[in-house]
Amino acid sequence: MGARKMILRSLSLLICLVATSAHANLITDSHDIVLLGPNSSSVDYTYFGVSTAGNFDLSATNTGGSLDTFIRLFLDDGGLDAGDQIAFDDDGGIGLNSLISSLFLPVGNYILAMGDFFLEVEAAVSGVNIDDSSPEFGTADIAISSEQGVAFLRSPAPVPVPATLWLFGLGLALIGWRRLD
Ligand SMILES: [Ca+2]
Ligand SMILES: [Ca+2]
Ligand SMILES: [Ca+2]
Repeated sequence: MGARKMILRSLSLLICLVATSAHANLITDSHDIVLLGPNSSSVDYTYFGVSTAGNFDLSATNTGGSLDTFIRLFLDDGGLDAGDQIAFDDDGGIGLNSLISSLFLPVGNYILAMGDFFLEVEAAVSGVNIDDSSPEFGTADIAISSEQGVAFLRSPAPVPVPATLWLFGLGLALIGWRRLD
């Protein structure tokens, strides 16, 4: 094979690789939903950001247990409340699995909450799914994908330490300092 042919072949392979990697963006997460009492179960969160706007598919798929997934998507403005909700879904996927499909998401930070059916918006905000007459538990996979858009997993913002805790810490430090005298 001539050198020119080899270069051409390498170039076309490279173009193919670049085209494939630019085709779709997928991030995944996994959640364990556990029982917290006779009528309550846990809620879990996927924190993600969108760096390139686009239409996104967001899904929760049961991978073990008898979970009937329910998802609620919130805009993360730093203080989660019911007014931050953008979309929700129960059984949009196969069977009892959840799917929000082709939802346009602008650049920003988001929180996807997942729990067992029925997940009230208040429960999604508080993190405890109360008032569920048949709480189920199990594991589920989260998938957030887009053809054009780009999303990334991120850590939750640190919870600010209340002023009283700072004062308490300062008090302890002063006591320790006085003992040194
Ligand atoms: Ca808010
Ligand atoms: Ca469901
Ligand atoms: Ca239930």
